[in-house]
Amino acid sequence: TGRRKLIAGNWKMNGLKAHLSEVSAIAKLAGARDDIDVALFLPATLIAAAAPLADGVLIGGQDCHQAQSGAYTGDISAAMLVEAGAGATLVGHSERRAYHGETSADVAAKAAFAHGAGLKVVLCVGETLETRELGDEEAQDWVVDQLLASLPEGADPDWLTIAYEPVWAIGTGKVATPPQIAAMHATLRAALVARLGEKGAAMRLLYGGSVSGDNAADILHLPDVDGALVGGASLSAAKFAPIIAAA
Ligand code: G2H
Repeated sequence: TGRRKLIAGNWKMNGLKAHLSEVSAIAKLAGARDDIDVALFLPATLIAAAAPLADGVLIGGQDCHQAQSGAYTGDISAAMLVEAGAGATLVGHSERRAYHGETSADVAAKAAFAHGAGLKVVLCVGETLETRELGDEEAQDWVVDQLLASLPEGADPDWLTIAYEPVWAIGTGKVATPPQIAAMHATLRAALVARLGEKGAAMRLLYGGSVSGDNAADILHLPDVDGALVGGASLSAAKFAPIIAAA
């Protein structure tokens, strides 16, 4: 496919300075693999301390604002992430969409702004349990609509990666089945190709939602799965190692 696999960890709101030893240990794992990419999306407070420890790991933030600067209390700008040492950011994680009311239009604006500041972007999409229960095809249509509404202008695989994370499989221990993942990824691939042509064919599509050492190999070997976005199992090098090994 020509698409390099990306194994990305998302620490969410976990991690104090005491956990930086895990960043170093994960960097060691990543350093031993020049055939895949490894990224860690860290709490913003850890980025400056983590960046010098993480040679060979792309360090990212978990969100950034869609404006340059201004009266946005509590928010972080793309330039702030860059200055702290980040090379990437997540946008549109379902927890941002659900708990902070971010719309797909917001997500598209954040992605474009982050790219303009020099960051790579992993853009998340995914359906809730309520939508999945309408049926597999209905869920696929819903996620395609969400993806197309969230795609930034100038979307390009050089800087943009998509992560499909069914909300019902996040942190719940419930994993979408390989056939469900394969069907969704094939549908998202087709939508990306229809919208972006060759760029859509080259864009990485990650799966996320309770990925662990136990299920990683089955997921990562599916045809349109180009990597994983891993939450809980990325918090320690010991749990992350078998996922990196499965890629
Ligand atoms: C999904 C995933 C990482 P977890 O949110 O973004 O988390 O692997 O804990 O389900």
